[in-house]
Amino acid sequence: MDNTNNYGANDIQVLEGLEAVRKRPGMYIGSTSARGLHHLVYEIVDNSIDEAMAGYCDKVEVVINEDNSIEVTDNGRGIPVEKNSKMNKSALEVVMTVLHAGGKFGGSGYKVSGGLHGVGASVVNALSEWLEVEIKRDGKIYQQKYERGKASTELTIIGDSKGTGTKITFKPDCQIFDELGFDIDTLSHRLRELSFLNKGLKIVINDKRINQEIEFLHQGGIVDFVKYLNKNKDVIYDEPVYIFSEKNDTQVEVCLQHNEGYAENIYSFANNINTIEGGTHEAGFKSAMTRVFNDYARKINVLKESNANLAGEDIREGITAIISVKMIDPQFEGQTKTKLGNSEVRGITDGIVNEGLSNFLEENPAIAKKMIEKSFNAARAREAARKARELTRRKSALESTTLPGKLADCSVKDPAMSELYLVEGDSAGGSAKQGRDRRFQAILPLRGKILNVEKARLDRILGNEEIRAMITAIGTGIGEEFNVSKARYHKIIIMTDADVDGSHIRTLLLTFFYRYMKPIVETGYIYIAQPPLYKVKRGKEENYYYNDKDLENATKNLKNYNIQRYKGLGEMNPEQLWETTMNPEGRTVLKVSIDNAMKADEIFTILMGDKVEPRKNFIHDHAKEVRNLDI
Ligand code: 0RA
Repeated sequence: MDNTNNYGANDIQVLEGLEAVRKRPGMYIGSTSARGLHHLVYEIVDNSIDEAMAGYCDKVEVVINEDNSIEVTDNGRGIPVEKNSKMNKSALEVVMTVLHAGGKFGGSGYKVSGGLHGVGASVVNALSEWLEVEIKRDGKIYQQKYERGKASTELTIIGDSKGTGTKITFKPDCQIFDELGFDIDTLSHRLRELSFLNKGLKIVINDKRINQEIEFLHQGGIVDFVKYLNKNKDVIYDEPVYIFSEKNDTQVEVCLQHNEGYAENIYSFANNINTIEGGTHEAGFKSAMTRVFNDYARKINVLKESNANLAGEDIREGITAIISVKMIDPQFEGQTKTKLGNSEVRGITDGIVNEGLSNFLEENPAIAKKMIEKSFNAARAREAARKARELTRRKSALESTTLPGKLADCSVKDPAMSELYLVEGDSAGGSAKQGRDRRFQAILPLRGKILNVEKARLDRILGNEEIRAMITAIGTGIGEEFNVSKARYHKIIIMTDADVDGSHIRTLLLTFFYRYMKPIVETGYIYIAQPPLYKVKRGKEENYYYNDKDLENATKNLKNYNIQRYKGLGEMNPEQLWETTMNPEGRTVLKVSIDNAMKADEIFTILMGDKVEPRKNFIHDHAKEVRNLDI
């Protein structure tokens, strides 16, 4: 309560009403879709996390009630309820009804809400049909209710209390949101992440709709996080490397562990916000890591004077790492405001990682040797890949036709107008070539199995003819030379059979795009065609159905009809393929997006990696969704 009375002239301008929030909700929470809806929960939970970071709270509980309202309870100090003389309202009411007022009461300290949207509880209040706060403080329980952002009751004492804490219950407004259903998996993902990032903090989620309760508590913090991320991978040493230190009020915590795979999985956070675009903490980590490994390799003389340095990406091959910094005033930049900008953090992180990692290598020579060996293998493969790329380039220069012979290109040259169909098999490829609109649709048939890129390095991948044809057709290059702006098509549509092999090929292709052309997925260029599963014929009338439910509904009261189940694209003639699957006027295509890099990595590791057990479990758990999955 120390600084509640210090409003200066500068503070007046931010005291807008909540009407603005209801008028343009997207400005404050990103969207009014399911994403924005879930954002409300994070916004409230973040306040409790701030209280935990300040050292006053060790338990947060989230309840999804049967009416889809959300209840967030913490055992922190409780939001202050004293009257604010300037505003003539309680501090609580100011926090709940004045935009951006939240921070004014927290004093200084580490704050999640410094991040991303960080709009505070008042925005949640504005966008809720009703919201109710209960505060335990000074031996009393205080309560106040709100409707669509406005107080509907006075602040009232409703009982006595022993402990302290805050409970906020809210029902998102159906006038604002497109949908109102909360997804426990989505919420759990973020809550689990928060529990890893705040060791010792217990977070519970309780879904009253299905009576399911899950508790997250990690005494190991980000060490547990790294172990969790590597759980389906073969690690090359058992215990992750952990580094923690603090400088100038900035805490730096890093954990890393190598696995046998080739992907680099680094996730960075600033004040618990996932900095997807990276930033100064990530840059500091990477530069320190590259330097420390090269220095060490030279010191033990595996890297000779005449040898070039190991590249950063060689050292990071197969690494799973968490970088978590906590600081007073994080600056978020970049397109999605998920890039840490504070310049001093680069040096601080670099220094802390430099010292921690050098010590680790000195003290653990056996593990250090394994890490260095892996880096050398990666460097060798990278050199081989470079040679392979050069070879293809020289060859194609000699041969004059750059594009693969199997590609039936479109006539339009504008990538924004052009589509590339990747079609399973030569016969379906033939139908697609005949059925397409050749002005803007290109066809590349893919024969046989594609290489499983999860189990191969780039040099081997470049040896695969199908993959080379794809890379050349798409035009972006790959590896060090990848450039998304060179894409020749802005729609790349995967079209496979609706059977076991088809889903396998689709997964292989998606794995390839995700691991080696990630920006193309992130930009939203990858699509999946939706061929029909059934044709129902009744007299002269023919209708196509794309799933079992639609088929059932359509045929419920039908007599004298005939169902054809399509197993392969080859069963359709070119006209049918055009009409049902390729004609932009009538087709549906699914856009592939990476909502969550961590989740995506997990799924590709499970589906395409070496371990059999997690794959069996996954397929068992998701049997309904991944019909026909066969790996
Ligand atoms: C400002 C000051 C104090 C507590 C809080 C904010 C607080 C806010 C929230 C929001 C959800 N849970 C919360 N818990 C605490 C403490 C003031 C004091 O007691 O000195």
